[in-house]
Amino acid sequence: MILETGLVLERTGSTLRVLAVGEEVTAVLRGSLKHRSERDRVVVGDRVLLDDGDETGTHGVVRVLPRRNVLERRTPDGRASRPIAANVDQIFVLTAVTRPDPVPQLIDRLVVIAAANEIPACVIINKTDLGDPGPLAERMRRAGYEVFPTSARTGEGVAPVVARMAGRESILAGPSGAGKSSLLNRIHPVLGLRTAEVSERIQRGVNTTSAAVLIPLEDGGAVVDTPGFSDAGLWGIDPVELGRCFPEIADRRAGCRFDNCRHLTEPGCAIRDAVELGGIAPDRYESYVVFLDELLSAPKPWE
Ligand SMILES: Nc1nc2c(ncn2[C@@H]2O[C@H](COP(=O)(O)OP(=O)(O)OP(=O)(O)O)[C@@H](O)[C@H]2O)c(=O)[nH]1
Ligand SMILES: [Mg+2]
Ligand SMILES: [Zn+2]
Repeated sequence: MILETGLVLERTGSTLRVLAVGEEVTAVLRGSLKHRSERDRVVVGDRVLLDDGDETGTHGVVRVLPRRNVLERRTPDGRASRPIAANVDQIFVLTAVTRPDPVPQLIDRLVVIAAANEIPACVIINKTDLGDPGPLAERMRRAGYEVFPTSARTGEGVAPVVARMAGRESILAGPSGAGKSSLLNRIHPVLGLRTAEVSERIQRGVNTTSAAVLIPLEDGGAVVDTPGFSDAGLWGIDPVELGRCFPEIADRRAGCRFDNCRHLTEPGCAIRDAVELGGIAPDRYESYVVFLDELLSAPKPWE
């Protein structure tokens, strides 16, 4: 029996759509692989070993190959964690200029989760045809992130994103309705991913994409489209490590008087000084304080 390696593109229950030797095939999880714990369930981006397949062309997954990394999402209460995608090289946090209005603290949350998973993050500000991405772009650039203003509608600014995606495995994350699927359709018109109007009434997206899908790119690499979400828990990050997840804090924390400075009320804190002097945006610092508080009050594993 010759085993093939496949790349998981999509998962529905215990059925997988897998790319193997340039061809899309259906594979199923059987036995113990089907009943793996939630934490190491098979997800898009996983590499799997497939058997020869039965007469209907359905293959069985023999083994899941070791992961380079896995991006996990935790529920806001921190009690459950669910892997979204495996073997991710970079995250694009995508938000809109408006419709829906950006929530800077949610963007901070997503880039912090990326950092905690040791996955580089950059920011896409979409719908530039509807308004000026300037202030938000400036806020994120000053914090140390690369920012791509785009319009999936007009195509403006899309080329640099495509260049940045080439040859890597990326994931697109961000609030529902911001235009993740629209941007991918613009990049790859044959995809025809489903998109939907932002609700007029609640000014929010309507969760059009319902499961993560990995899309191979023409120039090599792949990108994962994900369902939008409006909140994500930070649980699991060591509070002491939180500062490392903010580039502008990570750069300056060597200047604090105490090694274990939490940048709250400690004397000689280089971070609070930088906030006062304008080197760190006050609302980025505020996100740090909110997240730290959340981590310090998170339920402990034994609770
Ligand atoms: N004006 C404008 N509208 C856009 C742009 N990009 C997307 N839209 C519209 O925004 C709405 C939501 O887009 P989607 O691509 O479904 O958003 P999504 O982020 O994939 O949402 P979920 O799948 O729910 O997470 C659709 O009506 C799109 O046509 C853009 O650049 N400009
Ligand atoms: Mg979508
Ligand atoms: Zn400090």
